[in-house]
Parts: sequence; structure tokens; C-alpha cells
Amino acid sequence: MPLVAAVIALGACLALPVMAGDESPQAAIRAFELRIVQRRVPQAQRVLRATEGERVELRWSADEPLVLHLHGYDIETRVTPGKPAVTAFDARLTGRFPVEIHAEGGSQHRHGALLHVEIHPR
Ligand SMILES: [Cu+2]
Repeated sequence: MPLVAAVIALGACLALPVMAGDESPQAAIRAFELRIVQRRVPQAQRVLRATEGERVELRWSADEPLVLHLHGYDIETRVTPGKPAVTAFDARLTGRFPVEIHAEGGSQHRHGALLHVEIHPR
């Protein structure tokens, strides 16, 4: 359905939730506790899996100031030591999306992907 696809794409661009008419208002929450040390997360957290339609929360803490960029959904989250932050979104786009680190005040992708988020179709 082209119209639905366009609406979803628009919602993703603006990083705003888009309400779908046939969906339960109470989506399941898929939460991950992620501690970044020296710009890395543990190996077991390098790929995070969730299912289309879930509410995803990436709960971050870090040992230095960082900006985390979730590609695809295009959400930036700022985290600083002692000040955890959450990247929360409704998993409406399926696919494999990198989270990259942007150094505070910079816009480079020098470090590659911190991890990938996989949203699997229902
Ligand atoms: Cu980026």
C-alpha cells in the first residue's frame, strides 16, 4: 500500500511515532541495558533483535560523552557519564540498522558501528 509506506517513511524521517489503525495501543516493550566502555559494548550485545510492532528501548550508559546515532530510524541520543539516556522507538521499519558513535561535537563515523539493531517482521 503506497500511502501507508509513505506515511511510515515520513514518520521515520521526522522521528515521530505514527499511529497505525489496526494496532494495539499497548505495544510490547523490548528493552536493552547497554553499558558503553571505551566505545564498545560486550560482544553478546553487538546484535540486538526485536520484532516489528514492538516498542524498543535502548537504555544507555557510557564512560565518556557520546552521541549515538541509530541509522534508518535516524534518532540521535546524547549520553554522558552519570547521566543515562534512552533511545526509544516503535519498531515499524524492518531491517538491520547500525548504531554509530558520533564523538561529542563532531559528525564523523570514525569508529564504525557500535552495534546493529535487527527488526524482524512479525
Ligand atoms: Cu551516524
